[in-house]
Amino acid sequence: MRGIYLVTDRGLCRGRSLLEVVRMAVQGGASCVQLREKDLPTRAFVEEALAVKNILAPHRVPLMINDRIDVALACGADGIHVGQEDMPYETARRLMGPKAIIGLSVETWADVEASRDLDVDYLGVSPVFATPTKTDTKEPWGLEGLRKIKAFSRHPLVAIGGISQINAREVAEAGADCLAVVSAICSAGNPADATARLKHAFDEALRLRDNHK
Ligand code: TZP
Ligand code: MG
Repeated sequence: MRGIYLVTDRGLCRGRSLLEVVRMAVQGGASCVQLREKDLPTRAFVEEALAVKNILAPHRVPLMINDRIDVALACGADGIHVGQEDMPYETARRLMGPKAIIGLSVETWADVEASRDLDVDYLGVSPVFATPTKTDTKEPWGLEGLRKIKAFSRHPLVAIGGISQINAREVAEAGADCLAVVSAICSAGNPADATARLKHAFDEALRLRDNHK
């Protein structure tokens, strides 16, 4: 897991369709897309997931589904992202199979310790910064927390929460392997440009980070 990871929010797309925003994010260089739907009826969710999969597949961009294993299985998604109160990791793995990408959110240090020996594909460090997009979060990790998780964990880290062009660089420097972004892409005037700029800042920071190893 590396690069810019779009997490969708249809309500933040400023009147554009979700598919349009996904298309533009891919054009800008997004390396992963997660569909996150909290209110959509199941049938509409499956239809949307199939449509997004059609956009992503030619670019080999993986499709992740937030929480809903039934939807992930129905549309043949590449993986699912689960939170601490969602389907237990072991059950998710059993249902999704050995090849699926499974991401797990960590919100507390106890979550980080408990996840160390799980064969999840990445940890979602949630939230790095406080964000109006999701307000029912635990205490933000901040850059210090992200550094601490990086030093402890063997998993790739997907940082989420309040990430934008303003802080992309420092989040990558602090240890993120991937930047997950909702509003900075969905609500951008031009989601393709916004993604490309995030990617540029991220790639720069990662190059410096890797050179200093
Ligand atoms: N999980 C933790 S923070 C968050 C999610 C889904 C929302 C991040 O949204 P934004 O707009 O990128 O701050
Ligand atoms: Mg969840």
